Amino acid sequence: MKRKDAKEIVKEKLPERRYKHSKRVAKTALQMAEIFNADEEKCYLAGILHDYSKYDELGEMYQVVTKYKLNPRLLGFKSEILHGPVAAVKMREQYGVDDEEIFQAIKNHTTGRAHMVLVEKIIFVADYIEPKRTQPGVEKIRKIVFEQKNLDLAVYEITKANLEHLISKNRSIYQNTVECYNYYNMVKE
Ligand code: DGI
Ligand code: FE
Ligand code: FE
Ligand code: FE
Repeated sequence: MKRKDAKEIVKEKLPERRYKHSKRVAKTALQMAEIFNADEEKCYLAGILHDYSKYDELGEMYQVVTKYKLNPRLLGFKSEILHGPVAAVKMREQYGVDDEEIFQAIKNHTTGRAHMVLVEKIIFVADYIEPKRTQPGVEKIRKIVFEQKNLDLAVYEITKANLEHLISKNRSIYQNTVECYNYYNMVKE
């Protein structure tokens, strides 16, 4: 898929503000590709496409999980956890995006997981630090990325902040989030 086609399908599908967020994530991912020597095309495409299924109907999302034999634990969660896996499958099945790194980056952008590939880590982080994000601590993570240039530490700090936030709000934790935390706690320097 070309950048132009990716932008068009997302612009058509998502509300304007979500389309703009997607463009900011793609642009942030491009800057990160240069720092961390990643494939720029893959980073841009995964960034633009990552939230494609954000507002899909929940029943349809569960059908995708079942039809494509995704992790049945997903059935215990809603769109916030499902939209990445569902978008990844739709890009592969309906739009012929056949790149495994892009697939994993879209699929796991919300929770992360252990042993992420490079493009996957970049999208996970870019989604959290794109310029319009204002959550507490985001500036510290921008410094870890753009000054310290330590991608694994950024993944760790984001996952830690996500977990603290989710627990403070009495929310359930998806297994991949926990595995991501444990893995990057171990490998970070
Ligand atoms: O789609 P975005 O808004 O750009 O951001 P996202 O896909 O990273 O996050 C979507 C939501 O998912 C966000 O409010 C945090 C939440 N989330 C992340 N990990 C977990 C989670 N929610 C639950 N219940 N459990 C998790 O493990
Ligand atoms: Fe998302
Ligand atoms: Fe995220
Ligand atoms: Fe996003």
